[in-house]
Amino acid sequence: MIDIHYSDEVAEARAKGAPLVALESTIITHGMPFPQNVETARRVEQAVRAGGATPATIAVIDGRLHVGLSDPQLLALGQAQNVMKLSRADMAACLASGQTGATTVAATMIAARLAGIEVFATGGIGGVHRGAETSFDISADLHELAQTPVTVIAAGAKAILDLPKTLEVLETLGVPVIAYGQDELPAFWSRQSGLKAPLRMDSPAEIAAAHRMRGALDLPGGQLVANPIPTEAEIPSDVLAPHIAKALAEAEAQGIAAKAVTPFLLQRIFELTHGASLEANIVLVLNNARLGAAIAVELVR
Ligand code: PSU
Ligand code: MN
Repeated sequence: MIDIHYSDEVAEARAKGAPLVALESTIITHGMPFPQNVETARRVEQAVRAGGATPATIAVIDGRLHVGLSDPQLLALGQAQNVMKLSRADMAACLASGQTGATTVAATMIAARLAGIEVFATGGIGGVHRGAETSFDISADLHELAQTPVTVIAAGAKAILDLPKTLEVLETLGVPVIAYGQDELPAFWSRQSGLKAPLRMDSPAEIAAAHRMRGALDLPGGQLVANPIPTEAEIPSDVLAPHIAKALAEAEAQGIAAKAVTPFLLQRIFELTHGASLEANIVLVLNNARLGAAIAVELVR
């Protein structure tokens, strides 16, 4: 079994059986610019603590798996260049070769399970990209949700993706997609996607009970909780659509592929919206951290 390095607060929470919420690090290294990335990471950790749970930000630093980062580690990661973006495929190689890598949704789920953490809050999961019928670009996050028993709170899948295809793949993989407090699947920066979510729940207790029931059924895999961005922070989808279209066209023209696609699109949409997309992203992650804490609290009840 791998030697995991726990932060003091995470070690203490584990010893007491106190609620924990895993947090990812790719959003810090590849999802947001410095210094907003570090600021947001700190605020997200605070939101988890305010909700009565302990935050466990996950990353690989110099070949060691860290569950819970110190503030200097968070700051260093937020400024580091050439950090690997780790998914299921490359996590072991990064650890074995002593490198530094940020964990995506998939890799964070793997680490959370090893650490016994059942709840993980992020911004938006990866999904099926537009044009996937020719590019085959489908995020490994979807397959991870099918096999690793962690409940993931996101604001839906990013609107840069093909959301109907993402829902289809999740259905095929047997992943419960639960809209929180509304019928419609939220679309990251917007509350509405025009698509009905397969499931709806209105309380953290219901989500915790469904998580437990999957365990009782001995089903592998987790749950996706799609938590809509707060109304006051959302960017209506018709405002966003032209910017997404432009960013996608640029990615295509520049031959952006594989792991570089999502960071490229997020950065271009940030520029095209003059920072508005980042503002919304920050609000939705904080909102997800609060819901994650509430679910984690219910799970230990
Ligand atoms: N949520 C955000 N910003 C992000 C991500 C999530 O608000 O940048 C990251 C997650 O790490 C997720 C990744 O796993 O985007 C998706 O990458 P890809 O499409 O290459 O699978
Ligand atoms: Mn991809």
